[in-house]
Amino acid sequence: MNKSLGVLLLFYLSVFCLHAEDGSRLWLRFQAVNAENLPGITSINGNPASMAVQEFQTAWTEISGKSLPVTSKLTDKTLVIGTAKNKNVRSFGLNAELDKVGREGYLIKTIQRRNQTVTLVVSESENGLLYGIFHLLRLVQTGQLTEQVDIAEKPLYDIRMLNHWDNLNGTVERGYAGYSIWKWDELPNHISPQYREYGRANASVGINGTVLNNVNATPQILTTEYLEKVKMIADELRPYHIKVYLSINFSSPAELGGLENSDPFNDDVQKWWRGKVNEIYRLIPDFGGFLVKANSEGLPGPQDYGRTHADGANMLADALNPHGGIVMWRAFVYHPTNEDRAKQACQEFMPLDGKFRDNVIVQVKNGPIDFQPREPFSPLFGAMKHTALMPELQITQEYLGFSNHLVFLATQWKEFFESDTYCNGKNSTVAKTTDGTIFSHSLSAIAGVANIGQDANWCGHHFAQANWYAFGRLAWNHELTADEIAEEWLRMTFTQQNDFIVPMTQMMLDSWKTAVNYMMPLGLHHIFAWDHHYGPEPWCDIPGARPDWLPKYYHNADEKGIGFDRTTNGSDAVLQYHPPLKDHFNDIGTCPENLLLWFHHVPWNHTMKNGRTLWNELCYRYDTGVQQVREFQKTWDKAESYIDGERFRHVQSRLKIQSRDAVWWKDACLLYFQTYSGKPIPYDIERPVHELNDLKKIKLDLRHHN
Ligand code: GCV
Repeated sequence: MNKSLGVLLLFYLSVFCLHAEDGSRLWLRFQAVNAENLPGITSINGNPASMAVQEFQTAWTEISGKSLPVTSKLTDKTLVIGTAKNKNVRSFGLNAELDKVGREGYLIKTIQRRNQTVTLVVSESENGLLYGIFHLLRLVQTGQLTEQVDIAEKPLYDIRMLNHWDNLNGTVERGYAGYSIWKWDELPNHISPQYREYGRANASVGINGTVLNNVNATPQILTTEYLEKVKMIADELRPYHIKVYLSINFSSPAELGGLENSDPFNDDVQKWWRGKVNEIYRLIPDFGGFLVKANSEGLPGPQDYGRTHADGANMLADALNPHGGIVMWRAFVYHPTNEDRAKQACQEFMPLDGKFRDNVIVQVKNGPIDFQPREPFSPLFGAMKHTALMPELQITQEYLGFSNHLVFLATQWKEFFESDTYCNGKNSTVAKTTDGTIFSHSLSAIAGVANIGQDANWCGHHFAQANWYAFGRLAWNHELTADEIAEEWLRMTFTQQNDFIVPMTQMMLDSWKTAVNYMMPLGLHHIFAWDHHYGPEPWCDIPGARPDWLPKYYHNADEKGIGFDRTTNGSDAVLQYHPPLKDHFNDIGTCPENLLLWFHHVPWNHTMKNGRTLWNELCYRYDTGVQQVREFQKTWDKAESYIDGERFRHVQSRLKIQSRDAVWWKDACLLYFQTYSGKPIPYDIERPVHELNDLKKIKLDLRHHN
């Protein structure tokens, strides 16, 4: 082969590789952008070492094939990327506006001055500049850039972080996209290039922190050997302004340090933590802090020594405080007592309100049980007034079909953010109780349990990337609509063509309610198969198992009806909510029907608002879920001509699984509950295609679902 032919081949190969549509480029697909969408910019004024400048250059080059000259002077069509230290930025007198957007906020402006048009991306910090640049690029990618831009953005939560449930042996708890991206066995000597890509993707949606390891933490993470590995990851993420945090095991002083116990009141224990924290900060000067799961699901904690959660959290907070570190203490606690599981977090944490240090924030799952397909918000939101609380959302789909089902979670999270706690009168939404609007604390934060693994497309399902994206966008601004986020993600990830965008946006918006319909409509919850949380097993009964780990505890189906009575006649969980919400939930007539069986044990013949009986409505809901997934299949198949074959076929095959699973859920739940209701399945809906006895024999081989 002659030399020029070889070069040509290499060129085609590299172009081909660049365009392999395996989803690895996420939403950062600048090669696909039409150069006509680029703004009228001919030079950049900014520090070439700034990540914001570099990211803009990378994107510009990918779109246009050329990079922009960097100038020190302002000329017509210059893009200024700078903090208030930049003298050109100062000349625009933006201090008051910059003050309003805070340290991580930014301004994007087109300004006409002396016959020159300049575009400014300015912030008080390098982080803000990077977020501003990704905003500008998003406008370019989605074709929304107008000639005149005037944008001021400020994040609504200060700390916006991912929680990885990644184990040190490379597995991921409830992770459905392959092994962990943290390659502990290769670190610290070999640094995977994926760490930078991860940092970049997160920065592009404003995420600024990450907890690297599982909340079910082993003491090993705090050994010097592992801390040196953590340092290498922190070094890779720092250029993208992402701080590293660690989950810790409360027994580390005894287990690692050889101390007699890990009692937070023991001076030696306190000293051990101080020493360990100092060691961490010597390696990682901007280390973020600790996430702690204590006295929960068998993990150790301060209660082992008769101390409270506050005692444990404060001891760690005192060790971290001199370095500016924080403690995120989880409120995910429940014990095998006779008390309703949904009430237990409030019972344990309310007496501690106001007893935590200022650098502690209590991390609370969105609902009172555990990331169920639909839950009411946790009553801790709005109840703990003197303690900073941070929501914990689950991006990974532990209870929503793993990475097999297309479920866009922004709709679920929006319902959560907008739920009214009434803690301070009407319109005291969960969002306002946590973002500093109603209660002012020194910390405001939000966490999402990551859905990232080593799969080429990062998340297992191409559409699961949308949940990572949506988490970041909502953590930055929970006021964005699910609609806006879906559309923007689709445009950046697939194509600009409206004939694709419009039906796909609708499919994404419908997808969460669809999954709730075919899995657990009307407030049903936790009727999953033993252990794996994928398929249905409402009949599951394991002799000797904890009652609150069995579906029957939650659905309570009997000849009279179905549902968990949490009213004042039942477990009284309604009383943990503020009036008038507690009265709304308590009264079967005013309880929202989508939470009916969460709060009430309802007779099969109960008349629903649409006139159907409860039994018939349950049947229709399951059937609607199945029919909706079939519609998704049709919608997707019609999209074939708009996108690449690789991603098209991948999603198509996942939708087939989802469709079969929806029928499995419907048949399993209706045939089983029918053994109690004794009523026919309405004749106009699809008939079951399975036998209940066959469904009961299914033992899922999880290897096919991970
Ligand atoms: C990390 C549920 C999950 C567990 C998880 C736990 C938690 O119980 O099934 O896998 O453990 O929640 O959030 O701590």
